[in-house]
Amino acid sequence: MSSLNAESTAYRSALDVVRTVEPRVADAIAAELADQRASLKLIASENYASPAVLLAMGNWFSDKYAEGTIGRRFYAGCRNVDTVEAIAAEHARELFGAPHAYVQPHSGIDANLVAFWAILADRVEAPALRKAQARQVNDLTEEDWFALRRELGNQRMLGMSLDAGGHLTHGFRPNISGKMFDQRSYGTDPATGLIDYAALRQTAKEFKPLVLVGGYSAYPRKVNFRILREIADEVGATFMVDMAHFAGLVAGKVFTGDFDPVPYAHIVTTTTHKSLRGPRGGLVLCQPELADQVDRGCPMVLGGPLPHVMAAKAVALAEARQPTFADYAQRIVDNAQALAEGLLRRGVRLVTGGTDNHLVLIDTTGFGLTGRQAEQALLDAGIVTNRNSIPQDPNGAWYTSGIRIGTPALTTRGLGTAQMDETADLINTVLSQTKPGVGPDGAPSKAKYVLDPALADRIAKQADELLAGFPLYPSVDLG
Ligand code: DSN
Repeated sequence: MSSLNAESTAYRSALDVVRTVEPRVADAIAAELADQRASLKLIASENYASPAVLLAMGNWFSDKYAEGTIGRRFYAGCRNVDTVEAIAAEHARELFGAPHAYVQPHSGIDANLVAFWAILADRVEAPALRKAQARQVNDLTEEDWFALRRELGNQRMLGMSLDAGGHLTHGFRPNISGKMFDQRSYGTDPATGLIDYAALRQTAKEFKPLVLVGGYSAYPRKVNFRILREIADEVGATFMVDMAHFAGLVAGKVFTGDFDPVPYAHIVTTTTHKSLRGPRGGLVLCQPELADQVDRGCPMVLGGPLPHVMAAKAVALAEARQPTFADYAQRIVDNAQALAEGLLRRGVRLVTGGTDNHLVLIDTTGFGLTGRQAEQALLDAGIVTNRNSIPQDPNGAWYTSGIRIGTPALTTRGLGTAQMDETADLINTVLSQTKPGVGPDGAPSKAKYVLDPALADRIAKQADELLAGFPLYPSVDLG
């Protein structure tokens, strides 16, 4: 049986089984595939995992509790969970050249929480235990415990500002990390849009953070992690990098030397579903001195592991160790650069004037639009993106002044640099033909916009034609 038949048979059978219980769910699953096939997906944080990854998740591993770590569980009967967790961790260590890997986090925020609490345990809790000559927290007196809790909640974090491309989980108030840490941000040089390492160093020296966080979700350039580590060492900070967005570029050896965070950071977190192209989830890599604290992630901050997702992580990480993945990673960047060049050639304003990675940030003020207006107009034309703040954003975090676009998903689908130029043309046509709208009172609106529906339909058809040569999940025929 060919692999096409095997995959189609697997999915058809699975949907038939679901349909016998709740047909609407089976229909929604099938409709999701149809929608994904039909859209020009430029969301920088999304991708398409392989059928092998997706199928590894849909099974009886989901039924198993496995709190604890490999060979040291709080439940009996975890032999097979141990097997898949060990395989996933081994692939993660080998792929990234990391001494230790922890593959249980359910998401990026969970991976970051594990990292934050591993750092706090290492830097704050362990010294307090030693001072009190206590083996563990339950051995502390009420007075020592109260003092330790206060100290744990009174530490400092320095991370990239949100409008420069940082992430909410890097110490911002609406997120738990902002409630845990006293946070200060570093930003980018207003003239270039690039990280200002001298200003960052100065801020670190003044603020003296316990944790220096590198990594971003909307910064279109490489980051020099060697310099960040030097700064962390100068101020006695633990250096953590959240590489969720660019893990695929690290895995594929596009980011090497000073731009690979793994050799420089004490601890690295990532999601597994973005450029890494695995299942939705997270993982943590760390130096040996933090390994024991990281392994306490569950039950300290994580619920029971998701063994079915760890199985899928193992498959995805095995895929990322294949030589073809390095080629994929390079094509992600080639495509992002072609997209950026296509937009620049058409006069579109880009934050930092281009890209070194998988994402491009359009400054929509060049079109007289907010990010929200631009996002919705593009969606009308079948182009799926997301609005994003830009440095010194005049429209705030809800309406924003930017559109973030990324190439991991379309690259998986097989589109190349020629199609990126066509994509740039479609985006520019929509945005240049969209006008800001007015609210019911006639005042300018940051949400309403005017776009000729006939033009939106024409662009959506062109997007369909562009995608027609690059079928998504070609081996899956649901009939
Ligand atoms: N939601 C992810 C992103 O789009 O960047 C990060 O949390």
